[in-house]
Amino acid sequence: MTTANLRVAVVGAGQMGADHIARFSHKISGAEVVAVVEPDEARAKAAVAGLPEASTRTRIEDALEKDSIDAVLIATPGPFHEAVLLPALEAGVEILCEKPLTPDSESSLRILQAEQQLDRPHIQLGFMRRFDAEYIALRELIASADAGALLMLHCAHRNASTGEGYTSSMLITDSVVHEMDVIPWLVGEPIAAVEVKKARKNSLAPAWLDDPQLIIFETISGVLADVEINVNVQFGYQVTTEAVFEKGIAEIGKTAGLMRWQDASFGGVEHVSFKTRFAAAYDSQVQRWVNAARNGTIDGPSAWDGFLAATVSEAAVEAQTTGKRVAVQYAVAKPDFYN
Ligand code: ISE
Repeated sequence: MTTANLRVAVVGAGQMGADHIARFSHKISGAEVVAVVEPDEARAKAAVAGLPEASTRTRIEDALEKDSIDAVLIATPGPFHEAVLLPALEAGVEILCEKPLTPDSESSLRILQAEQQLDRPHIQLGFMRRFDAEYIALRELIASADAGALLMLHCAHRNASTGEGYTSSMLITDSVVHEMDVIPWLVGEPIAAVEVKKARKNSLAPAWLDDPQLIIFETISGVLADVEINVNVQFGYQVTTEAVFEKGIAEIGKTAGLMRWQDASFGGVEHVSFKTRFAAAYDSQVQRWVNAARNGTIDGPSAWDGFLAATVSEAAVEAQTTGKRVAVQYAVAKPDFYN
């Protein structure tokens, strides 16, 4: 391992980019942010306010050319990932890319092809749920078969509200893409088919949004996983999973913490954002990426996992549009490069 800090350029200083920049300053060791790539000048300035040594750039090409960087953390929205990933791969730097890898399987395949020109995988994908302690415990329980075989998963993915740019297909491509990664990771096998049902519309959701919806996944051995995606629940941010086994049930994601009984009522507090709900998972993900990158490797989901999720995502959007069950066809088998 190199003893020098990993010099990171953060691309995109929106919600998640800013959160990661603060994480590097306060929680992560072995890395420093040396550049922020962000076309919005005010945002860029705000992002580097506490980082006197960091430069601001408007294009990734400028950071790759003018700053001495070892790594990029990509936190722009998914449709802009490819334009950053390709030059970063060409420069051979280490990459942590927020989900999704790209919005569709064709563009994800282009990324896989570009990455395979290198000596080894350089992209780690930001499916942070794999670093959440409860998800890890559930995966271990499933693998142990202690409660018998897993039969079903009931998942809920609830956001308080959505903004103007958030569309019905984004329920799938931006939100349920997390379950498209974490379900196969929990179950230990790929998703084979998907169906989508629209529920009665929440009148508090924006007019253009069909919210909530129910997504039903089937894995290759027949485990069913239903996901309630419900992104205008008003009350907070909740991600839960109930696992149904042959001889037991397990549940993760219910908010723990202080419960109060007072004034003839009782209750606790709820998260309002993924930034707090998954804070520890993000910390662990970024620290492990930094440690791995300094050793010339990755330690988490790869671009291959991103390609699988992009393929499922495409099938789910088709199921959402047609109302039919759609079988998932993966265009290529896993290259040895990713084993
Ligand atoms: C957001 O982009 C995320 O990645 C969150 O984890 C997810 O819960 C939310 O629905 C997405 O919009």
